[in-house]
This record gives sequence, structure tokens and C-alpha cells, in this order.
Amino acid sequence: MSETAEEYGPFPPSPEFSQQAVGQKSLYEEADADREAFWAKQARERLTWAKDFDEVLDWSEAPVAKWFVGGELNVAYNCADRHVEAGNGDRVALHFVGEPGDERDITYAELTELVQKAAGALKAAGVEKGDRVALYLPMIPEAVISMLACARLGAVHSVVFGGFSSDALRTRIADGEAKVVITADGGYRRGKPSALKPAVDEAVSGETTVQKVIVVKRTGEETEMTDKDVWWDDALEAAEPATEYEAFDSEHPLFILYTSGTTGKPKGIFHTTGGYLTQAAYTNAVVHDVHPGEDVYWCTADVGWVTGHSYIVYGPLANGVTQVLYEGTPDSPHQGRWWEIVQNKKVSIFYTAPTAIRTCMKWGKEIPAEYDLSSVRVLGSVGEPINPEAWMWFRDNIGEGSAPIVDTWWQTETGAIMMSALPGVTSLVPGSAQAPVPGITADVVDEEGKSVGNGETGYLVIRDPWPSMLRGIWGDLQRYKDTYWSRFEDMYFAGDGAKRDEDGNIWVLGRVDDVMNVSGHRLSTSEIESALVSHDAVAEAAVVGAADETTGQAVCAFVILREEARDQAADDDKREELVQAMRTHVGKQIGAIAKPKTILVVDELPKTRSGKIMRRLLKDVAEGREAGDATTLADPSVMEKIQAGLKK
Ligand code: 6R9
Repeated sequence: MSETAEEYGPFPPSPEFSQQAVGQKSLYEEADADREAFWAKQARERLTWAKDFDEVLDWSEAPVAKWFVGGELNVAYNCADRHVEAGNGDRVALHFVGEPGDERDITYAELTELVQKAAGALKAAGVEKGDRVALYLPMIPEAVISMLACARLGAVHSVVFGGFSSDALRTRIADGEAKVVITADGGYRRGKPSALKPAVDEAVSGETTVQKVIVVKRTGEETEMTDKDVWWDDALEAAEPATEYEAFDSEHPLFILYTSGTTGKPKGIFHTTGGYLTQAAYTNAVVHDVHPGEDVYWCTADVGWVTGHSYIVYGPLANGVTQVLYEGTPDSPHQGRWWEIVQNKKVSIFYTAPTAIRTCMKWGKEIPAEYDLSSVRVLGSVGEPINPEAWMWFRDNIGEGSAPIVDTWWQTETGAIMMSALPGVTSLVPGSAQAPVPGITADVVDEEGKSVGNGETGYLVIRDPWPSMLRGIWGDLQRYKDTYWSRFEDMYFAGDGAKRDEDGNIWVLGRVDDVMNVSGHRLSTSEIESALVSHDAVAEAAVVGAADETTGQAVCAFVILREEARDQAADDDKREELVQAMRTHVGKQIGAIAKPKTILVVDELPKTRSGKIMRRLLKDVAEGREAGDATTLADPSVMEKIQAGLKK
């Protein structure tokens, strides 16, 4: 495979940045010398333990790890109270920006008080240590407060993305046997209130484990309340605040989070306390280069997926960071909304997803150019491989042409960032997640589990246990072992394909199930997508391998055109010309083998709420089938639109 991306970079860090960077080269040396001592130091320096641990790692029951054995701590205390005790109570924890334009700043002192009150309300609702609480909320401060309130009591939260259907909520409630649900009357989306409570009513109707539903008033729309329901404000007011807290065992469960599985029952990935918080706090510090009290940090993820857990709630709040919490979409009420917030709040660290960056590219660089983005000094990317063009665009148009971009590879299962450059330390290679962070041992191996050499492709694995690793799939230990620990002996298999380039940098190629085999050649969907997106006319692209009689699989591409190319594509002949040009372009970038057999011009792509393209559905279309279950899409009607468009 050719290395198209290597025309860009590497970009060495600037001396000014390096001088102030949290990450240091010595971290790699320290971790290599003694990994467990390295993690013990991170755990002790970054967190406050009520009782120190006496063993760093117990791997005797592999693949279920125990980290910081014997240690005890309270996560909510670490994320709130202790910052007040340290004299930082007046520091803003959350700059909340609602979609309709309402704003609310919450200091660490206020956050602490709210968490104590909410924990009191949960207690009054019968929640005890170990009980599960389902959260189904918009991106409002109460989502953060609720998570911490659960943690304060040692209750296990299960956040269900606010856009999921009542069916999805019901299965997740049932799987985790949740006792209480926290929800809201609704939230704002694209300028309109959008109700949430009716979905909860449906999900808890009939036989259910749920005894109480706490409802935040966000939109004030008419909302039916049942016997089970209580308003958040009333519940907080009536309850005795939980000012005291208990310290829990380092391995006490903290949360369950369901991954959007490809088939079958959703997987309840479950995480515990001490190791998770250690790695979330450590990576947030060294990868995002946060300087608490100075930086304004913004992670655009939703708390409904793991990035929101680790990099809105736990990592940043454990570190005492000031951050933006935004309720809405990037284009409401206008396409400059994000940049307006960056300007107004002086955001210095901005962490988002490649799909969002490509969407902004599609809207045009004139839009961010209207705002003063000079506060930005670090950019981050997560969720899928970032194509080098999007990387360059991000740096040039949002990062003033100089901000380091950290491309962070990790998973719901890994709990926290596993691979990334360290800004100020590493030279950056656009498009590559590069190398494991200090303390992590990632590798690329062949079918037999042997490390591949430079220039070779294989499977991404993690060799040694890490603090924030999942401790299992809720209620299904065997499935945990089968899914992650059976492909290779003694190694965690991440499910991703990867390549080591000539310099040893690791390039994540996407899920192995997204790797195609065309005439015996292994091709990565993301590599072809990246090539397509580097064509002037293309804004976004999704590639699938469609069954083909001759070649095994054939490359089928779905592309969204940039604004300027759209008029041209309205004419059939011109569109055909454009499609041919794109094929030639891919051929040039990667090789003739990668040329898409079919390129379909579409207006939208099917995406999950976390912004991942659901290639499975596109594969159905490419193979001439009726598209499968589309209920987990951000907009379930997208598939109908694509199919209708193709029939024209
Ligand atoms: C954090 C998150 C995990 C999967 C993962 C991989 C893809 C995430 C990536 C990336 C390339 C990156 N992925 N970050 N691929 N480069 N920087 O996204 O968790 O939703 O569980 O997804 O996402 O395929 O295996 P999750």
C-alpha cells in the first residue's frame, strides 16, 4: 500500500510548546524501566486515596485485572470536593452553553454542593452502594452531576445516549437491572425542544426493575408525571445532602456503558474505580496538555459515549479543569456556532471527531475564519482514523496553522486513551495515532500473533494489562474472554487492523471487519476513504466491500460532494465524468486495485450518534439488499433517502 499521507509532516514540536508541556520524554523512559512503578506513581500523584494500595497489579485471575489492590477512594470526592479543599472552589468547572443560548457557569464549589444534593436525592430514592442507575439525559450539567452523584454513593451508572429509542433504553435498563432512572423532560436539538420523558415512560412500562424516575426540568414542555416520577429540583430540595462520603475499593464498579454492537445483544462494558480514574486523569493531563486554572478545555463528545465519560466527566474533573459543556449541534442556529463558543469562552484545548471536522470542511473555511480562534493551542481527534487532509484543515483553520493535533486511539473497552502523540514531545505525523502513550504496550501482530516489521500490516493488540481496561462484559464473563482474549493468546485484541510505517509509527486502519479483500489484496476502507476525501470535489466518503463474483469483494464508495461540485453533479454526464475522475484519483493515490468499482453520489451518510458511519447498512445497499436495522442511527431516515436517491 502506498503511503499517500506521508507527504505531510512530520511536524516537530515548537520549543515554546515543549517548554510548557505537561508530557515529557522522560515518561517513556520511566514507564519502560518499570511499568507498574510508573502507574503507581500516576495513581498516587494524580488522585487522593482514602487508603493507599498495597499491590499495583494483580493479574492472577487474568484476563480480569485488579489494579491498585487494597486501595480505597471516592471518585466524586476526587472530581469535586478536593478541589474546593485545595482552595479552588471559585474556579469554573463547567461553562454550560445551552442550544437556545442560555448559559450557566458552575464553579467547583457549586459542583460539589450539587453532587452532594443529588447523591442525597438518590439515597432517598433507595439507591445503595452497588445499585445500578440508568441516566437518559441531554448534554446538560445535570448529566455530569448525576454521574458524580452515583459515584459518590458507590452506585453504578449506565448512561444511555439521549437519542436512543425507548427500546434501546429498555434493553439496557433490563440488562443492568437499574433501580432508578434519571432523565429530563427533554432537551434542545436544532432549535426545538425534543422530549425525552415519553421514551422513559415506555421503557419502564410493564415489568421493570425501575422503582423511581427523577426528572430534570430542562425545556418546561408539558410532561406527564406518574407515581414513580419525581422532579429533580424537588428531590434535591427534599433530601439531606450527602456531605459525607464513603471510600470504595479500587476495584468497586463505577459504570457500565453499552457499545453499539454490530449484531446481537449490546455489550455492557464495565469499568471500575481506581485504575480507570488514574488513566483518565493521566491521559487528559499529558495528551491534552491541560493546565488546570489556565486552560479552557472543550470536548465536543456526548456524555452518552465513552469519550464523554472519560474526557468530559472523569479525567478533566479529576484534574480540576475548566471546561465548556455544550448542549447542541454545531450548526444550530448557524454553522459557526462551535467557533463562536471557542471565541467567547476562549477555548484553548479542543477535542472532537474526524467526522465533525470533515463536516466543517464541507461548510467551508470561511466560517471559522469569521471568529477569533487565537486562544486555541491544542487540538484533539478521536473516534476513527483522521485522514491527513482533515488533519491539515483542522490545524490550518482551527489551530492557527500551528496547534499540535493529538490523534487519540482508544475504545469503550480501553476506558482511556491508549495511543497518541504527546504534544510538545512527539513529532506529529498527520493521519497516524503513532505510538502507545507511556505505560501502554500496544503492538501490531500477524495472524500468528508475532510482531510485524516496519511497512507491514496486521492486527492491533495490547500486550500488557492497563489500569483503565474493562473488567468484563456486565454479567457475561465468557463473552468477555471470547471477544477480546481468544484471537491471540495472552493479548488483548482490539478488533482493529493497523499498519506500522517505515518509521515505526502505528496507523490504525479501522475495524478488521472494515478491511476488505479484493483479489487477494487487503485494502482498508479508511485508506480509500482518505484518498477519496483528498479529491477536490469530495467532502465525505464511506467505503464498503461488496461481494463480487470475480474479485471476492469489490470496492463500493458512497460520497458526499463539496458545495462547489454539487451543481456540476446535477448533470448526468458531468457527474459521470466526476466519478471517473475520482476513480482515477484513488488509483493514483493507492494503486489501481483500490479504485472503487462503484461510486455513488449521496446527500447524507448513515451515522451513529457518536458519528461513526454504519458501513454495515451501506454494504446492504451495495449488495442490493434492503438495508438492515437502522434504529441506532442519529437520523434513521438517512437510509431511506439514500435508497430513494439511488432509484432515481
Ligand atoms: C473512543 C472511541 C472504538 C473504535 C476503535 C477504532 C475507532 C477510535 C480512533 C479510532 C483510528 C483513532 N477509533 N479512535 N480509529 N484512530 N484515533 O471511539 O470508542 O466508540 O468504543 O470506538 O473506534 O476502530 O476500535 P468506541
